[in-house]
Amino acid sequence: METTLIILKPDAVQRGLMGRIISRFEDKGLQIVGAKLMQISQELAATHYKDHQGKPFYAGLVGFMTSSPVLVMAIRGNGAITICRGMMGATFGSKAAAGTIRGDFGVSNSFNLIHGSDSPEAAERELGLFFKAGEVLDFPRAGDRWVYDMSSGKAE
Ligand code: IDP
Ligand code: MG
Repeated sequence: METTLIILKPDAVQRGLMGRIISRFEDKGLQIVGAKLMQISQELAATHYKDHQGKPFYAGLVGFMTSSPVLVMAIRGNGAITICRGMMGATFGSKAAAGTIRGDFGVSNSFNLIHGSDSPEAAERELGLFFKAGEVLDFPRAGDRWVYDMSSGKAE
């Protein structure tokens, strides 16, 4: 099982879209194993987006991400990183396909509602930035046996 970091950005929180976006992940069968509403500090935004330092949109991005609270989530499932990226859609709301979160809920090329880790290395790093030990939980769900086929001994 993979765990990925998802952030519902300030626009998603302010526009009242948290519930509908969370529902998409739950409907898919993914498990929310960590969640908190928080205001991101300048320092945390800079660390999280360090690979984008120097790009023309960097200052605006950090300003946006620190402008209002966000909902950070740890989401788990087989292939969760790639699945979540697919559900998010392309970076720009104007280009993201219908059926994706960015495609269905936004049109902006900078207020794009959601962040998701893009690799296992990024997920590990980013989960460590936003969650302390003990804040990501391990727990079985009553319906898990109907989410994955476990007949071979591993989740299919
Ligand atoms: P991603 O979020 O789809 O992985 P990245 O290219 O990693 O996209 O960019 C990180 C974030 O920076 C985007 O989600 C978006 O908020 C912002 N961003 C990226 N490119 C632009 C741009 O050209 N203008 C404004 N904001 C941008
Ligand atoms: Mg990215």
